Amino acid sequence: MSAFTVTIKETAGLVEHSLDGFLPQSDGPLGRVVDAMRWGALDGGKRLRPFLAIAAADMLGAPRTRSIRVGCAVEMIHCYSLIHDDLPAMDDSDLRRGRPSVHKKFDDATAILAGDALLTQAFEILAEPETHPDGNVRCTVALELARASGKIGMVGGQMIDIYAEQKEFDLAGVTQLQRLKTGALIRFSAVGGGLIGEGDDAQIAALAAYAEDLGLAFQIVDDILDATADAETLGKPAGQDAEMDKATFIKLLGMEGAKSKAAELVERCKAHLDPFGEAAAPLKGAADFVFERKN
Ligand code: GRG
Repeated sequence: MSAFTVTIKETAGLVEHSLDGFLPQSDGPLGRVVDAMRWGALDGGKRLRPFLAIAAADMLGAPRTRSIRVGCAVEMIHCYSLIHDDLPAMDDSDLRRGRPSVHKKFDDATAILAGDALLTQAFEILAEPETHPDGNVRCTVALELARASGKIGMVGGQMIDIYAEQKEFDLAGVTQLQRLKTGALIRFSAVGGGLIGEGDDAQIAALAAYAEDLGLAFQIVDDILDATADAETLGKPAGQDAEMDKATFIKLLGMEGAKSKAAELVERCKAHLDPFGEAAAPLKGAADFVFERKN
């Protein structure tokens, strides 16, 4: 196991512990939705987004007690999006993170509510004073997450994606779609960590540039994995893009073209962090991890 894999697993352990604390089990009538939230959010995933938030904040010297909360908030949004994306009305997927998706384990209505509750709890966590003593900082972080998640971010990208299934998109169109659908939350992760670490404008801009290139590289690798890996390795169905004849980076650039584009983006994203010197090593490691990932 590489040194970076150990680092991201350690951070994932901290995030898991905090998410568990944010989602205490309940015996009463709320118990079912909490169980579904826990099924969708705990014990799974690479926790890449919280890692980016925590590593960006670490780089600026912020206390972990604050940055973990930003990491948990973005992971809750990510998990809600996966729960809703798996529903029959969207991707209709029975498998997520190597086990039954939330609507399969529970039912559609419970999955919708569990996603809604994770979405709202993310903002509850950011608004609480433990996230940062300065209300302006908390408000700015929440504003950025709202923009990244909603109609000018992930939700907007998902809407375009559903439409794109019926329409041919060129490279610029696919790039724009993925910047919203996947990229916006990855961008928030690094920027949110930077904001909680009270970075200056230049530092936040460098983190944003890093994460924009990283998000695109992440999506290209996702397309490559969908085309080449099996469902067991991915923990979710494979080969879906080709089956649905989706406009992907592979369709537009070819397999070799997609691989070299991802490699180019990873090198470029790391270069944005050069002004931070050695302190940027974990975030640069995350970029290599994204390029080399197998699921
Ligand atoms: C339903 C509003 C709404 C949005 C859904 C993100 C998304 C939009 C759908 C997920 C579908 C998908 C597979 C997108 C490709 C990129 C992506 C987000 C992959 C999953 O993220 P990982 O690899 O997953 O970080 P883990 O399980 O490691 O957290």
